[in-house]
Amino acid sequence: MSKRIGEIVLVAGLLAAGMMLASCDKGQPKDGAGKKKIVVGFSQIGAESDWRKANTESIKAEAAKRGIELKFADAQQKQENQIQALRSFIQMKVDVIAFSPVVETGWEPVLREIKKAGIPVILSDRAVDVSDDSLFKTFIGADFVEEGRRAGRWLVKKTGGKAKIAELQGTPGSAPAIDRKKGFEEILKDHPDMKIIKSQTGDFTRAKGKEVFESFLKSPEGKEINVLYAHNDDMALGAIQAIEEAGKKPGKDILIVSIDGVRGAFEAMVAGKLNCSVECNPLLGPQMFDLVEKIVAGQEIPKRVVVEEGVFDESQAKEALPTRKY
Ligand code: GYE
Repeated sequence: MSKRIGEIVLVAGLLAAGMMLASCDKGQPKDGAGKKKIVVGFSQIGAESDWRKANTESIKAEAAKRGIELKFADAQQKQENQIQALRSFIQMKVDVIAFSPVVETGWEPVLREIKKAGIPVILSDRAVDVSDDSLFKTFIGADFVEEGRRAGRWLVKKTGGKAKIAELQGTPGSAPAIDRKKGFEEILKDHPDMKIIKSQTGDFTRAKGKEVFESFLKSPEGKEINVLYAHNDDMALGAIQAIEEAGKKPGKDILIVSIDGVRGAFEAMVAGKLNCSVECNPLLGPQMFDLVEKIVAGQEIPKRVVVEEGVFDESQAKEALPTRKY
């Protein structure tokens, strides 16, 4: 090939490549300044609790604030819906996929499909159980085991190490249900007079929490229960109704400790019906989209981001309530 022909071939090639890039680019959303918009697919678990609603709100608001296009899918607490949503995000060729996995197991195949498509994954709020941790970039969320320990430690102090406990567990197989049980039981191990005498799932919802606690109260051990440990506030709030309907005083006849620290829990503490709520911060939007922007910019990010949290009891509830953001 002569030098001249070689140059023509090169120019033609560059032109063709340019046209291809231009045509690929056609469908890409742009922001006001003509810059390519970041597109994020987010698969949310559902709207099972006030925590979850605040989490969704935080994610939507932060995406809007940063001009990031958010493809949001609500899975109504079903793993198969989440897997479907994740596959649709691959089809859409989003820049980053984030999701809050309803349960820990069963994600490897779809995560491998996402990896093959070259899309980075952020786990938000809940972890997954996979053998290969290159299947996700990072996990941002609370330390659920520590939350369980915090609830346990508070209870030891409050009861002097003597309690007959009914436990309302979260969604079976979910990271917070597994870990909050584990952390709580770790503390109980050193206190032989603190016993869990009833334990069942209330699926993190108020309605189920009420229904299950009603059945606890009616069971042969019902009269002995003097403590409720609920894996989230919504189930505790449901149980409070059940306790009142049974003619007992929540917060007095039955001590109650739960997790999340949502507004409704603070109100119940102010009313003396709930004794302690261990905080779990749902406002993950800002930190999550910081990670998204860093990933898109090719920057290094930590594999684990832990959200800082506290513990609130009745004595602090009144003062803290007006400034609660969720
Ligand atoms: O505690 C509960 C919600 O995964 C931390 O899910 C979250 C939990 C939260 O439904 O209220």
